[in-house]
Amino acid sequence: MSSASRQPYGVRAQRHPNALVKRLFEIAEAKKTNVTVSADVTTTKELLDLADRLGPYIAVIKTHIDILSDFSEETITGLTKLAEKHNFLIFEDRKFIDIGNTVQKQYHGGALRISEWAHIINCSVLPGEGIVEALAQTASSPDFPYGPDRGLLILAEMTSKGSLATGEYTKASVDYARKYRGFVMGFISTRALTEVQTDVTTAAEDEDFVVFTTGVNLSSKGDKLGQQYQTPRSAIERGADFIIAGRGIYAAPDPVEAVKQYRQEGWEAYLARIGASQ
Ligand code: S5P
Repeated sequence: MSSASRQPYGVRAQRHPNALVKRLFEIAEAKKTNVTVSADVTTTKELLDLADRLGPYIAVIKTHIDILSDFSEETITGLTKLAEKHNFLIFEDRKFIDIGNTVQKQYHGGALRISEWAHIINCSVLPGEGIVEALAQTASSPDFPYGPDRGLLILAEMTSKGSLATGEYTKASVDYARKYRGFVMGFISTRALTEVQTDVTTAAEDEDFVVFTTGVNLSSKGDKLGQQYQTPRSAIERGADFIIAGRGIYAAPDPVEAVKQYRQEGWEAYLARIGASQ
């Protein structure tokens, strides 16, 4: 685990060169939460309802906007308003995975207008370096109106059984993150990746990538389709800065009670990691 991840979010916020990461850490510190809820519901009403009820307890909401049966302008304006009301960021889990020319069009414009409303996006590096270069290029172009308020997470590992996102793939993820560290905020991974030795790039002395970990659940070990879970505590101990939980929260009998539990366990594990008294 990096020395940065043993620092409080507030300290990391002060030191971080990336404006969006700074804001993310400030939100975590202010709201005392490292929870991202994966709001994998299928109607705008359910999504906005969840975002409003869980908003006070989360740092980020993660969407799969293409699973909504009724995506419209109302989805975008509603979600944006709630993000402002409750001070959380929006992460569209679109997992871009194509040639640079295609992902640029999928990200900026298109039917889903992802760049307009999602602070954070993610991509796989299966296509090679070009995908990261293309997304970074779009975000830094003079006519991109959202400027430094946008960032990319690289999907460096996956939680599903038999995942092929390992070894050389994970190493390439770290390499490209280091190379495009202005736009790349960090990783989706099951652990901290700072120890990964890359061939091409070297880690900056002040390297501080944000680690988001999915596959987090307090009461289940997995599902029937290969998902594998760990607890909020174990995710944070392995280096997660933000824990992402979906069904563990939104499918619980009382999602508000559930999010409070995840928040408490995630926050306590974070305090233990930074060596703060509870
Ligand atoms: O490796 C991964 C990466 C992601 S982004 N494993 C995952 O499960 N995810 C996403 O996290 C997945 O697409 C889903 O939206 C969420 C996990 O949902 P849960 O209900 O299993 O917590």
